Amino acid sequence: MIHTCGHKIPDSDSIVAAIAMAYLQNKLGNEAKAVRQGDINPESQYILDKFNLQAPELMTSFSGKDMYLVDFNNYTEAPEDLKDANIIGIVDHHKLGGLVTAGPLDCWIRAVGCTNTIVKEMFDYYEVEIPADIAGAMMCAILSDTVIFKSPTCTKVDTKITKELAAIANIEDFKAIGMEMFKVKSQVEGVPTRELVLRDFKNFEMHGTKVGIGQLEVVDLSIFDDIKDDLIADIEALREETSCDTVLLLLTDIIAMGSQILVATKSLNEIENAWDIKVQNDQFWLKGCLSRKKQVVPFLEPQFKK
Ligand SMILES: [Mn+2]
Repeated sequence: MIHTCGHKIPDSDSIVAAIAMAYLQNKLGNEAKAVRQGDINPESQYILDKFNLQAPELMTSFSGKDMYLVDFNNYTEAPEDLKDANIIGIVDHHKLGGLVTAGPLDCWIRAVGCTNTIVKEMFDYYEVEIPADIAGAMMCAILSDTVIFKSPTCTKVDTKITKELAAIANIEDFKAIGMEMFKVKSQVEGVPTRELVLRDFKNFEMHGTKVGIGQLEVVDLSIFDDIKDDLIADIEALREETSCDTVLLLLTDIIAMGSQILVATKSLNEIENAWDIKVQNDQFWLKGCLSRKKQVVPFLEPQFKK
């Protein structure tokens, strides 16, 4: 049995790619099951409900199991016992993260905006038809990862494939569904602070320095006005609890196209040098910043090079 599995703190790309990959593997005659390493976030729940799909099963231990990794390829986002699992394939769109495998594997890694874009190419390669419900969910995952095509990570392949998936799913106005999704994402009222901080959170090792970066993508930053101080206090608490050097929280405004970045750090100079900015009241505005992967990590990482 192949377990198709996305990264820790799964986002919509990880959830939907696991579902789509399990479907494809089963069609190819390889028994497969979609699993997830963590809770379903509100956006992913919206997608699952919209297309009547079952959430992947929660599973966190994979010793001796066959795995197909989707949307990640590093140990920091992997199950603790990944080294004891048998990785038979990877489909991903992130930088290589130092994974070692025991045997040869199927590797589908491309510099596109979303794993589901590559999964669609796999369906085409193997000439397997995508059911309308799965196509709709894959379309949503691409709209989410590419911030409705606005992110610098978005490529022509992503937009082309989104349109193909929308046609399969019989959806005309896919951008309207994208906006609907980001409105769901923007609901922060009544949500515990720590839950917001960790909703889309990734850990990095930058030349031996531990850095955590969370991101909340919303349609209007004013929703954070009343809770910003709590968020700043909480990322500082999280930094201490996890012995991180730095924890950042990106409050990304997808309409104004930029991020208010909240900072908890022992390396203020490195943060300020990374973007040539001044941190004031534990925060700064980074104009044009929508992507943690392309506009944050590559600027910060070199600062920690010894
Ligand atoms: Mn992704």
